[in-house]
Amino acid sequence: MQKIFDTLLGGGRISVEEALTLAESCDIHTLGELGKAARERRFGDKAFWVYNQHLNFTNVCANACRFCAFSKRAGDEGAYTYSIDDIRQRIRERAHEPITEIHIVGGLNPDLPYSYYMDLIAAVREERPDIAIKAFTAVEVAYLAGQTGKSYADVLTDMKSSGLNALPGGGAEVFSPKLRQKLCPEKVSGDVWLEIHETAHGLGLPTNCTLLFGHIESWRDRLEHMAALRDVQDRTGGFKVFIPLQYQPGNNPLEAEGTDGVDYLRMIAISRLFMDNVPHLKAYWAFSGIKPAQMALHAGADDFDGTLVEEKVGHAAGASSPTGMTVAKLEETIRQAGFTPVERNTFFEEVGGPTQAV
Ligand code: V47
Ligand code: SF4
Repeated sequence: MQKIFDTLLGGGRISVEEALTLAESCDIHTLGELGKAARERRFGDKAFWVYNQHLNFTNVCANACRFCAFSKRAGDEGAYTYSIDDIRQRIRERAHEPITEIHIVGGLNPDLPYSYYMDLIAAVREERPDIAIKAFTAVEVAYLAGQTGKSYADVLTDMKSSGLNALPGGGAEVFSPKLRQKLCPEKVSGDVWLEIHETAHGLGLPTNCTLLFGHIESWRDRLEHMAALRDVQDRTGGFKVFIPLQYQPGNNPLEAEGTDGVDYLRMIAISRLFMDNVPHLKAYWAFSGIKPAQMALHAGADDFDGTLVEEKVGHAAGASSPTGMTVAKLEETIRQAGFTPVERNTFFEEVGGPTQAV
């Protein structure tokens, strides 16, 4: 264990095996201290947040991931799909707010043509010329490529030409093929997910990355997933932030128990220590709950996501946090935890401060 501490304190990289030893044998206080020291070396007492709006344009989905409580089949009660006009309306409702990012993802609705996706981006771009559009997971990109016969690069290029600025990190789940077979058999493989993100980075589109944890996976599954992300990042540098997403156990057929607060903090600390080349680590309060997210800032996280307003995916699965937070509440929550709130944009440039990526 001492050798691992020495590596970390010297700014070195730890292997999957070393991270596994830490995760399984290191006490939570030491782990938290190491995570906190690593985040303080980079960001001091800053905790970043973003003024964002989430928009889930449809919950109709051809897939049936076992952990998902959000998706519906066409015609089911509660199934919905926004028209482009509905989307314009939702953007206009908040036109007076200084939002800097819109986060757009949806189900794989077989009735939506390729043009819908491009029109959606173009409409948001027209309504809010200055806002960053972070939209469509690699799963959606792969689905559109499959439907049209286009390459991943062509789909991403079309999206970029329509006004897309970045890709969110969803759809990664856990890369282990064995687990994917149990969790989300219809979903694209981990290799395809990684290939699409690497392609996006090559086209100048930054992306985020995630891991869905706290269900039926082991620590080794988590770390092998993170190692695959770390390898891509070594080649491209295109991931902005890593987001460990806590499985929400409600209303979904997987019926796994879900994780607890200490496991969440261990996950945050290990993420900070292992993912040494992804600069930011998000405490996603909408899934973890606000209080655990405050604690996560003390264990290695530096980002608090944002205002959200209409989070639907985690809340369909029983998340008990609010679906959105005001700026005042976000800033107060970060201050209460002992950190200095700093507004950032999608690219992690400080808003209102120096326009320099952090
Ligand atoms: O990929 C579905 C997850 C993800 C459940 O990039 C569930 O900034 C927990 O990726 N319990 C979408 N998670 C959310 C996501 C995200 C969120 C916030 C910010 C960003 C970003 C990305 O939601 C899916 C899936 O892993 N999900 N069901 C559930 N029961
Ligand atoms: Fe569809 Fe995404 Fe839910 Fe899977 S997680 S069923 S792809 S909406």
